[in-house]
Parts: sequence; structure tokens; C-alpha cells
Amino acid sequence: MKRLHLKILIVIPTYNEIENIELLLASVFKVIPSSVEALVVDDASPDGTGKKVDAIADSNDRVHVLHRAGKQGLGTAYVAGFKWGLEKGFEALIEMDADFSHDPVYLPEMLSRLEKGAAGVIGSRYVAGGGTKNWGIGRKILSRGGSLYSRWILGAPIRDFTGGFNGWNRKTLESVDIDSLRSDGYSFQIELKYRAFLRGFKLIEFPIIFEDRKIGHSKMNRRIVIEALQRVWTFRFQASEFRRKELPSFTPTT
Ligand SMILES: Nc1nc2c(ncn2[C@@H]2O[C@H](COP(=O)(O)OP(=O)(O)O)[C@@H](O)[C@H]2O)c(=O)[nH]1
Ligand SMILES: [Mg+2]
Repeated sequence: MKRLHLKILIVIPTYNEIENIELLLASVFKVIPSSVEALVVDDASPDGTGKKVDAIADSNDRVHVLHRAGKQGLGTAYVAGFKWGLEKGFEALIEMDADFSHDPVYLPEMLSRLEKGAAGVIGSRYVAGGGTKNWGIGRKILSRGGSLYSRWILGAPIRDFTGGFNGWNRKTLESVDIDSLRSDGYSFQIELKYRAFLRGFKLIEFPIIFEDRKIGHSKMNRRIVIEALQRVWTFRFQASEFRRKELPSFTPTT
């Protein structure tokens, strides 16, 4: 049975996003229904992003902040945010960057697909209608190549493996056992999608245009790229282990 009005949380990790976060939250709240809430996971940003979000949260009870002691990486920020949301009873959780690369205009579609019962929804640059804007040729090749490489090695029908604008039903996250996710950056996105796929969940991709940030700096670095290239092989060899776990008592909805 389809349910309407799931309790949905948007998880936004931040590291030095003081010039983006306030406007981003305002843009998000403009397009989402009043039942949806947001959690910012800040890693003690030296620029004061965390304090700024504290002030916003003081006057908006749909904004929450999770403070971590220092920069610990995007992957563990999401794991911490997901756990926070699952403990609070949210029924679907969305991953979203703070730098406007994930345009809030896509949120209504993401929400509607989650409301209809999707196990996983991927805002995808590599399906018809999707793409990137203002990226140099280097990052374009890296991103598209990274997805093709993952798809080829892992044999999963996912077009945008590395993208970070995704929505998950809580059952998918519970089934994947997020506590055991140890990857950072791009490999986190690849691992989560691959493990959801291996657990039998259908992941739906819909097109998004990803625009490079206009303000602030990317935290992506060579280490994160190399980690991803290597870890894809580790995931491949762990496939039977990921699959083997006790199946949950529920049936995937889509
Ligand atoms: N909490 C937290 N957020 C991070 C960390 N690294 C990146 N982010 C956030 O994750 C999002 C994506 O990072 P970004 O540097 O824009 O990556 P890019 O889009 O691949 O260049 C942004 O909102 C960042 O502020 C981290 O170590 N901890
Ligand atoms: Mg970015």
C-alpha cells in the first residue's frame, strides 16, 4: 500500500560552507512541504558554519544540527546523519550537498518518488536529460569515467554511481547496515548504491543537472579519487558478503 506524507529528513553535510548554507536552507524550505525537516552535519568548520546553523535552528524547529569534533569525511558524516534520522523515526532520508550543486528545484521530484515507495532514488547526471554545468573537462572525465568504471567492475545497472544527491527509504538503509560503511567521499556513494542493489532494492534514477559550486571550495582531492578507484575492487570481492546477510522481514516496495 502506498503511503502519503512520509516523515522525511534531508541530510546536508558541511565543511566551510558559511557563504552557502543559509541561502541553501532557505531555498530548500521554499520548495518542500512543511512535514520535511533538515539536518546539517557540520565537522567543526573553521569558518563558523556550525554556529551559523545553530542560530538558524534556534528560530526554525525544522532545522537540526549535528556537530562533530573535526573534519572526518563525507562518508562518516552521512552515516552519523542517517543514524540520527533513523533514531528519530524518519521514514526516508535524502543526501544533499550544501553548495547548490544539488539544485533544490529537484527536491519535489525526489520527495514524490520516495512518497510513492521507492527504495532508493538517485538524482542522476548520466541518464537522458541529466548532465553537468561549469565543470572542466578533467572533472567531467573523472566523474563519468568513475561511474562507467564502477558499473563495469560491479556489474550493477546504475548510471550515476558517484553522485551524492540521493534519497533512501529507511528500510533500505536499515537493510544495508550503514554502521558497517567505512568509505569516504565518492566510494561512500558507490558502496551505498552497490550494497542497496545487492540487497535486492530497485534504485530509480531521474535526471538532474549538476552545476559546479559558485562559492567556496571543493573538498574533493586526489586521495578520495584514488580511494574510490581501489575500493571498487574491494566491493566487488565483498559482494557475496554484502548479499549474504540475513534478509529483513519486509519486502522491498519497488
Ligand atoms: N561534515 C562534512 N562535510 C563535508 C566533508 N567534506 C565535504 N563535505 C561537504 O560535502 C558536500 C560536497 O563536498 P564538495 O567539496 O562540494 O565536493 P564536490 O562537489 O565533489 O567538489 C559539501 O556540502 C561539503 O561541505 C567532511 O569531511 N565533513
Ligand atoms: Mg560540491
